Amino acid sequence: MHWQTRRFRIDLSRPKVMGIVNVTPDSFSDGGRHDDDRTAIAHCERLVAEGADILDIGGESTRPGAPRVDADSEWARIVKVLAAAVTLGVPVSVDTCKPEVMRHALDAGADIINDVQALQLRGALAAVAGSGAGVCLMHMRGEPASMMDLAVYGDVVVEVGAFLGQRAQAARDAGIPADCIALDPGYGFAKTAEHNLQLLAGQQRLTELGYPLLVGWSRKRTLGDITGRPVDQRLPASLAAALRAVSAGANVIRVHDVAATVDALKVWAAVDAATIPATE
Ligand code: HH2
Repeated sequence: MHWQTRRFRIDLSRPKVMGIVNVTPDSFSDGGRHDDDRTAIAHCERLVAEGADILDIGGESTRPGAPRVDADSEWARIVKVLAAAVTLGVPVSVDTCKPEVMRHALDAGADIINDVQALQLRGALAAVAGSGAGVCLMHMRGEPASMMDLAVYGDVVVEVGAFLGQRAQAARDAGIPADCIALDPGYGFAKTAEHNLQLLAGQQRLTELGYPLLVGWSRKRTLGDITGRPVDQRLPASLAAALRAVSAGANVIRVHDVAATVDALKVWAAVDAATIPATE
């Protein structure tokens, strides 16, 4: 399996690591850590040095209750960081749901659009169609400000799968090639801790949709609920969730802690490659 993006055809025979670059003052785990251009660009370089296969740059927080940012401000936050990131030799994704920001980002050389709204905003499908960009279509309900009120499901795996299948079809109908599309169950978005765990337990079924799966568990609140740890102490829990997601078919893991995740996946791959001598 592969994920076609603008400049790169990403080989998914092994899981890939997408490193998060939040150029925001208010992201839930690293808000304000790299919200000036120089620090954010240094962070991109560091993540690539640590082994990130893809960078994901965002200029608006999507944490529950986050305030909305207008398109001009969001673009102003990321424009210089994106220009530097596209010179680093890895595919660069832009995490946005706004068609205006998508257009600017694609003009500036972005390879992938990562949209937590699955290209549902008016004009979003058209902004990406014809660009050759990869897209990540994520499941959520409502908006970050209100999404937790909508966390009501009968069977969360079935409902998320149905939504993702419909959005993939909408993308294809708009002219986005099938091999440019990746799907994401949207852990933490309009889902309680129980929903997130049910979804991970049943995640393998989402692979039946036939698209690569991208997942983000890094430092999320459900991991805090399980371990009792604050957001800066959730690396071991994040690694456990990432490996569990890989074993349930995830192809791309979106993380803050790239070096540690790359190590964990190397161990995973080494075990995978080991052959057991045949016994008589
Ligand atoms: N999670 C976040 C943001 N974007 N995109 C995808 N495809 N999947 C995710 O799970 C996902 C995402 C939230 O994490 P983070 O970027 O660290 O926080 P914030 O939204 O507060 O900036």
